[in-house]
Amino acid sequence: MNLMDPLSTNLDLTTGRLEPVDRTIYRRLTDMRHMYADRDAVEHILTSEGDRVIYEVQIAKVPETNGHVPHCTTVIYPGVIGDEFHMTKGHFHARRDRGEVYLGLAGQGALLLQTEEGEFRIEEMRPGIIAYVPPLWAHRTVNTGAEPFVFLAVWPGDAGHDYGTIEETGFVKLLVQRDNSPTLVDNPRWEATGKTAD
Ligand code: M6P
Ligand code: ZN
Repeated sequence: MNLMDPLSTNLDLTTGRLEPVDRTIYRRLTDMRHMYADRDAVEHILTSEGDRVIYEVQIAKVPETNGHVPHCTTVIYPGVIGDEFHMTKGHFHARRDRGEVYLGLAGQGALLLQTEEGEFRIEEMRPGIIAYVPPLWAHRTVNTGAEPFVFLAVWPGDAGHDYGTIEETGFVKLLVQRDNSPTLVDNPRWEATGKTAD
């Protein structure tokens, strides 16, 4: 491993801005158009309003390699696609035995987790909550509020991101807006896989 100088990064606790930053990833609706359940709503938004930014990720200047401890902030902008809240793509770690730590900084949201066998959990996230993603759990975050939902993430450098299975079937449940409150409903695409969580 190459010797690296110690690094301090300035974090704006309200906006999630990092300085210095290695890179910023913008995820737009077209980057995840097949991940939202309501395909008609996706196409309607793209036609009427354009390609909105759903979330952005600012990554600190730390290598994503074995032994390092990369960290980043994510800002999920408020909104819905149909009745499904704005969310991240979600991923397993390529190395399944790697965990991750999230710290809520601003706004309110939820962390959806599930195993390859289809066991599903949801954890509330808000400022001051540390949410732990244990090894083997895929993870997706959702903005359930009216303000940007901001959180810090810290993970092992050799974890890697595996989007494959989540991109195909999504999570077991969808988090949707019903009567002004976040509600979990079954994901029809997951049902279609015939997997069960027993
Ligand atoms: C968190 C971390 C990052 C991840 C980001 C966006 O900040 O888990 O590693 O990239 O969320 O999530 P995704 O990669 O699933 O779009
Ligand atoms: Zn992760």
